[in-house]
This record gives sequence, structure tokens and C-alpha cells, in this order.
Amino acid sequence: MRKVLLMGQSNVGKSAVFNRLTGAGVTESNYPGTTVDYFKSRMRIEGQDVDLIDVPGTFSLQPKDKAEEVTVKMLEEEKDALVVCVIDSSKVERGLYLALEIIEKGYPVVIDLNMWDVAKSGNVKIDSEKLEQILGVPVVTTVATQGEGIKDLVTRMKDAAPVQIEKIIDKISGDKGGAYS
Ligand SMILES: Nc1nc2c(ncn2[C@@H]2O[C@H](COP(=O)(O)OP(=O)(O)O)[C@@H](O)[C@H]2O)c(=O)[nH]1
Ligand SMILES: [Mg+2]
Repeated sequence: MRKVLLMGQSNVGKSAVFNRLTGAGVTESNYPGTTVDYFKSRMRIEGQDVDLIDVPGTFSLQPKDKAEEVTVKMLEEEKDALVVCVIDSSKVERGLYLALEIIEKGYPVVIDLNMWDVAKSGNVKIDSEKLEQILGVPVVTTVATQGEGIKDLVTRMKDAAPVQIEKIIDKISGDKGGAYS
């Protein structure tokens, strides 16, 4: 079964996205040999069943505690996974660091700029189209608590494909205008 991993830092809205994507049939599991719990559920994408996993939050792929260790292991155990990288749009740099680490490992990634409402009300302006163009991965914006953008997130999953990090570096160095304004 294809796996979709929801990854990101703590409190960015991973579980809110998870709850929007799943209906009934959520199971809670304990990662073997640890006290770290995670949630899993079946969902359908483009007519295919996939397992959606709400992975414990992590700041980076250099684990600082047990939960982060589990996150890194879960990623490494699922070489064929599609990763939805959930980012708090009001603190986008932090989240992008993790997203780049995951892209660098060769996973197909969709970036979910969640908390779009918070960014807007805080006057944080992000050009999500430009970000998508630079990174070469689908970038969507969501307000998970309202269900906004969730359909778009599902639709864009099929566009996720591995990207070589060198390509991103080339684009950044050849591009004077950034994705932020
Ligand atoms: N305003 C706003 N709040 C959100 C959004 N998504 C999640 N939240 C809230 O942010 C908090 C953290 O969300 P949660 O899903 O538990 O984050 P997780 O730690 O990444 O799983 C909760 O209080 C959510 O209700 C969003 O898009 N907008
Ligand atoms: Mg959570």
C-alpha cells in the first residue's frame, strides 16, 4: 500500500490536515519499542487506496529526541512514500528547511503552506506560485481548521515527483528576486 506521510514541525497543523483528509477508520499505533504514538488512516487519492500517516512533529531530520528519532525512522522505512510537508505559513523559513531536507533525500514532496489565515492577518506575504516554480514541487495553501485548500492538496499529490536539489540551487542562484516580498 502506498504511504502518504504528513510531516512537519510541531503545531503547524499536521493533525488538523490529517483529520480533514480522513473520515472514519483512524487507528492509533505505538512505534515499536517506544512510547511514541502516531495515527494512521486509509484514504483514496485518484481512485487508489493509500495509507495516510500523521507522523510525529520534527524540527529537522537530525533528531533531538525520541519522537524525532521515530519520525526519521518512519521516513527511512518508507522509501516509496509521498511526503506532504506541512508548514506554518507565518514561520515559513523553518518549515522550508525540513522540506528541503526531505526533497534532498529523493522523496516526492507536496508543500502545504498551512495557517494561511494566520500569515494573511499577520501581513506575511508569500508568493506560493513562485515558491513552486523555484522548488519544482507542488505548493498549496490551506487553512486546515476551516477545510480550505484541502481539495487542492489532494489534487496536487499526483504532481509530486522527486527533484534534484542541485536544480533548486541553480534556480536560486540565477534568480535575484526571492519568493518573499
Ligand atoms: N488559524 C489556524 N489554526 C490552525 C490551522 N491549522 C491548525 N490550526 C490550529 O493549530 C494548532 C495546532 O494544530 P495541530 O493540528 O495539532 O498541529 P500539529 O502539532 O502539527 O499536529 C491547533 O490549535 C489547531 O486548531 C490553520 O490553518 N489556521
Ligand atoms: Mg499532531
